[in-house]
Amino acid sequence: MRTGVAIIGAGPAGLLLSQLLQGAGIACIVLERRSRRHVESRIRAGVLEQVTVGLMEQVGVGARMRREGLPHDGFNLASDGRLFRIDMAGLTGGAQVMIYGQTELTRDLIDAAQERGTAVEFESQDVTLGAVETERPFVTYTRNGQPLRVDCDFIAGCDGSHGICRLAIPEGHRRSFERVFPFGWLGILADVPPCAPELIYSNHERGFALASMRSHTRSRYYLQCAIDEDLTAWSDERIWAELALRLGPEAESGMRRGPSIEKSITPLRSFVSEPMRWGRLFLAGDAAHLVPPTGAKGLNLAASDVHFLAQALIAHYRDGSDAALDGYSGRALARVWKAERFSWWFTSLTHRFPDMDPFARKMQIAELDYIRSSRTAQTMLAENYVGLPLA
Ligand code: RFL
Ligand code: PHB
Repeated sequence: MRTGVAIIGAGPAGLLLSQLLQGAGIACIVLERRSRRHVESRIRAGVLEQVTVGLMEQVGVGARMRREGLPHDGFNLASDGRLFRIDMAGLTGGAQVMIYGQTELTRDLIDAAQERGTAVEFESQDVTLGAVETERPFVTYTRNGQPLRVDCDFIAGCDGSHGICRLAIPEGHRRSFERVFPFGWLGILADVPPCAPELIYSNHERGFALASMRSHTRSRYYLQCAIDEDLTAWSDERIWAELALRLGPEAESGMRRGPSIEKSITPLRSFVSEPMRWGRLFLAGDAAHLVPPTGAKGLNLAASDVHFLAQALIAHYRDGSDAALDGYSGRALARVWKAERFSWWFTSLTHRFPDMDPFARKMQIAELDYIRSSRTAQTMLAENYVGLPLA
């Protein structure tokens, strides 16, 4: 078959791009390795920047998010149990974030794709890319045991950090930058009301903790843990006790404990691969970069990448101009690096590092104290948290 854009991967990047292109009348196909059920059940991010909310609305998929999502005006920092609120909206002229799970956003986008007749081919195996340096690239894959081929104008590599698209850029032309953090996050999901109306990011002597949520009745909590932590050593009781200690008495007083419905460990890594374009292949989202989850930027960067990419593809098809395609990698990376810096900084401020000496700990405490006392420092934090403009 033949199409305009072959999109590899049906995560948030691939699905949102398919709807942006569909809205502009550009033909595309999405090839996804896993089943629809698998894709819809991956529990990951939960905080959407205003830019991401706007993009969901732009593609006409915002109704359930507006109804069920929780708009937040602020969040809390905790330092050894003492809470301090960052008034995001007040500091940024009214910007908010939306609490809405990646599972829900993914489901809404898949439903929309199906209603609108966008081809999303789940369980497409052995995807390979061909002739990406020419004007006639193609993709081969197998589905239900059948070998298939798509000829296209462009390929969008939206296949996440373990995908194949990044590797199609020859090694000599690709440069990666990486920071592996010496710890992970142990996450727990439970059907209990959140302990506080807004998120709490806590720096504690025993390690970082985060109180988050998915709704008024579903909570998401995280604990900093060792990278090789044994999940079976963490009973629900032990997790709740540790959360109470690290989040402090105010959070503990509102904390409802209940059985976990999901429990997992995520490593923390900063990673960027440059450039994000090779010939007619364009990378977007986790396929090109990763951030530690501390600033909740991963999913939001995937959304801003595909916004830039969709604009560039639309300029190509509508006006015959390739200037935006040529500028895509530089434009996307400029925003990516700022989010990398913020996520790295916020992680460094709030986590306990294994090699941390008393001086380094004092530096963290002094910086948290400074943020508490300086509106300028709070504004820097708030402005990055709500998401930098698309520019
Ligand atoms: P995704 O979501 O990984 O989607 C990529 C899709 O490509 C498919 N795929 C292939 N398809 C065909 N052929 C191949 N060869 C393929 N290889 C892969 C995959 O099956 C998948 O469906 O990338 P995308 O779209 O760029 O979206 C990025 C976000 O998902 C990601 O940034 C965030 O979820 C990161 N992240 C978190 N971000 C936050 O902001 N807050 C969080 O709490 C948070 N938790 C997480 C996370 C990422 C995790 N990963 C990747 C392991 C927790 C985890 C566990
Ligand atoms: C989440 O709810 O999963 C979440 C929220 C904020 C973060 C990271 C993860 O910074």
